[in-house]
Amino acid sequence: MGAPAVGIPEDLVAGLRDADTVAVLTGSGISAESGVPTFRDAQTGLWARYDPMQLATPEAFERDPGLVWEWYAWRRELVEKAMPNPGHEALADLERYVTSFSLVTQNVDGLHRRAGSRNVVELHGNIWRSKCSREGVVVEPRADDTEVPPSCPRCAASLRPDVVWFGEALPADALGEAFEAAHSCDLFLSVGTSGLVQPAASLPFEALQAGAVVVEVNPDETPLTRHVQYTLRGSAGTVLPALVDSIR
Ligand code: BV8
Repeated sequence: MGAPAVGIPEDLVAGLRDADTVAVLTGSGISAESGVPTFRDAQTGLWARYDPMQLATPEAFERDPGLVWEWYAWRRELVEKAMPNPGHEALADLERYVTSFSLVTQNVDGLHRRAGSRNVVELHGNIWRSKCSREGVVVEPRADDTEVPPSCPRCAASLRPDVVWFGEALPADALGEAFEAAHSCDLFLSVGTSGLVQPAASLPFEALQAGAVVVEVNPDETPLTRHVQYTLRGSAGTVLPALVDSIR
């Protein structure tokens, strides 16, 4: 067993090797190296003048369903071209090394599953699914429906992306699983999240209170940084492979 990769403290390597239960929270930072803009990155092109925090709301959809639908269609195109990066792949690897592993993500891009992660809790839904804006059931538009947004094949109401907007409740089952993972883990990784959006941002603090070792992976400081036992200051695509390599 060689010395740990550059920047990974020896006692963290030992802690990760001994951990039976690991929980991970990811944010849009883990998809940045796949070319998917983080939520706080300035949006590009046509969308540069819009604030994602304003668009990702029921009010925006109520006011202009076509605009919001088109924004998600643009993001789907970005994600479709994106590939999972070594950060996603390292977490899929880590799942194989750990007895009990939970991956909780705020991201809606589906890249963790494409990287091979199995136990993925999608706190904020998934951009690839649509649902009826009236019935809430997941349903896909008819192939020949060219309306923007398309209408529900069952009740003709507008379809919307199956994601959680600001002001909307998170799916109760996903939220329950996420808090259970935070309360029962030995080690918690917070990766690529600014830690500003609730209730996801509470998860690392729940883990700390439950006595877990908490590690933050982020090139920048966040409100969590001063509370954690380990800060791995760098990008997910570099730090996570080094972390997993250190326990191989
Ligand atoms: C709820 C899906 C209650 C949609 C998202 C005051 C006023 C109004 C509301 C509130 C308020 N206080 C609290 C709230 C609630 C609100 C909230 O938290 N607001 C904040 C902004 C103050 N929360 C909600 O509304 C939630 N719902 O509370 O409901 C309720 C209960 C019952 C009944 C009814 C209602 C819903 C929140 C979910 C919103 N949906 N996404 C979509 O994607 O379109 S949130 C969206 O933004 C993301 O999913 C993510 O969660 C968040 C962005 O955060 P990050 O992922 O952290 O991304 P960000 O860009 O911020 O940061 C990227 C980080 O990566 C940075 O730190 C950067 O340094 C780092 N990074 C960059 N490159 C890399 C990297 N890291 C590693 N490697 C790299 N290469």
